[in-house]
Amino acid sequence: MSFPEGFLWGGAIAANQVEGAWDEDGKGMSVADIATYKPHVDVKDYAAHVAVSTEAIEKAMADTDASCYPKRRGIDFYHRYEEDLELFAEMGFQVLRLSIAWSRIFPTGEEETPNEAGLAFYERVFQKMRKLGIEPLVTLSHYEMPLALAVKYNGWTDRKVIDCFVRFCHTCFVRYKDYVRMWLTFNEVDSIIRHPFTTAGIIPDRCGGRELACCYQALHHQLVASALAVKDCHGVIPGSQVGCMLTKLTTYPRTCQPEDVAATQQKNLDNLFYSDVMVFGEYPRLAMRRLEKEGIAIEMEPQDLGILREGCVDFVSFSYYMSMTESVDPEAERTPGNTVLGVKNPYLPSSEWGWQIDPVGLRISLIELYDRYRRPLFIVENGIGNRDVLEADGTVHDPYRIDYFRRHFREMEKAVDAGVELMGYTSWGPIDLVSASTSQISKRYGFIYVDADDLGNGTYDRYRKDSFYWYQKVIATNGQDLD
Ligand code: BGP
Repeated sequence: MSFPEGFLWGGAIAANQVEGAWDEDGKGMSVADIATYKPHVDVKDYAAHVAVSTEAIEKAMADTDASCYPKRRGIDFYHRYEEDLELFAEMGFQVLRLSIAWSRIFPTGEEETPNEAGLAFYERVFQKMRKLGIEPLVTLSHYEMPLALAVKYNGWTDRKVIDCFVRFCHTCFVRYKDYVRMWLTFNEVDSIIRHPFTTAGIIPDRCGGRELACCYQALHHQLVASALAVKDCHGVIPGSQVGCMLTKLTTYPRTCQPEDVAATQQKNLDNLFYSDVMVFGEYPRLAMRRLEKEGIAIEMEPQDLGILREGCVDFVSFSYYMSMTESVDPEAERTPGNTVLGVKNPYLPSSEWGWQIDPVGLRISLIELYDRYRRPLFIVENGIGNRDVLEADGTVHDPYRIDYFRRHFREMEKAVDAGVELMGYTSWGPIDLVSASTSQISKRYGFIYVDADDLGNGTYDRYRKDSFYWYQKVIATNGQDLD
């Protein structure tokens, strides 16, 4: 078995989790800049973990100190990007997934003229990547929308934000058309229900008690905006490809009792609803029936369904970290996953953060998504967060990470061998960075260690972990040598 010629190996980062420089060169505050350090995820009440209030936002906006807002620091990629890109090139990266921070380009989201210093920064990054032979895969919205749009409009609940986003995308397509041919619109488009503020700038106390209805209205605006961006990208950049990006939350029935299977089927359909709209260009009938029964009516303009039909994506990308099970037994033991709370699978090991490690689940996910959508796939996030240790001699021994990736790559190979068209693979966090859900750096994902702790202390120097050299070999042999 082997990976196809031209398979793209690399890694994935996001502006708000690496750049830092939160208020430099004209950048406006983003929703990520008010995320505080929260190392303990409350498994029983994730909503409380991600809850945001107008009061908390106002406090954070008044606080110019970065010390308790780790995403304001990132790992200083804004100033160290050349060194980091050279390390990625040393591993042999053919692709790097990265995001453009919307509020670096339009600080409040509503300016008519973009911030040239922001545009120039990403142009320098893309020029360096071209020199190094690393192709960009650019995410346009990765949990970092302008905070001003959240405060002024309650985020994406207001249709005006569609025009703001379309203007941001068009500006990027025109400015970077010579560097970038692969784009993603919304990171984990399905996450709006799990963390409405991070994904769409929705502030619960502004929703009048109808937060779920606000989420689906905001989602509709995002889906329309995404479809408009897809069409615009194809016009501005001939040969460009735009993908959707889904949190693949593969769920198994806890038992073979039919009620568990039915509940699991619904959970998986709920997860795929979002990519269904972006791939097929229409809302699934079953999903709309469920919303109707929950009293949720999405307000649409007459042209919206036509826009969705004309803006279908070219490929399907997704994040995959873990799987979980579903059960109708209220006493079933639950465990946290990637911003979700699932029923524990007794056959699988868990990471320190409770995420259940399931390489076979990646094969299952690839087969399922390819059979459903018949579009090329791209794995754009996969990896394991762990507490790595920097030894006195500057080495970092992470055999568990090598084992995690080796087992996942073997399952990817089986899916490709079964006929799945897989464009490429970008591991999440090829360099240690700030966790999205907890703002920890100590939850380390990288092949590269960053000497910084959760409170921002450290040299921020970079160190190659053992897995750095292993991944270098995997890429050099196009996945043949996984030992
Ligand atoms: C995904 C996000 C990434 C990344 C990843 C790991 O949901 O798209 O930005 O953060 O999760 O999760 P965490 O950082 O919470 O460990």
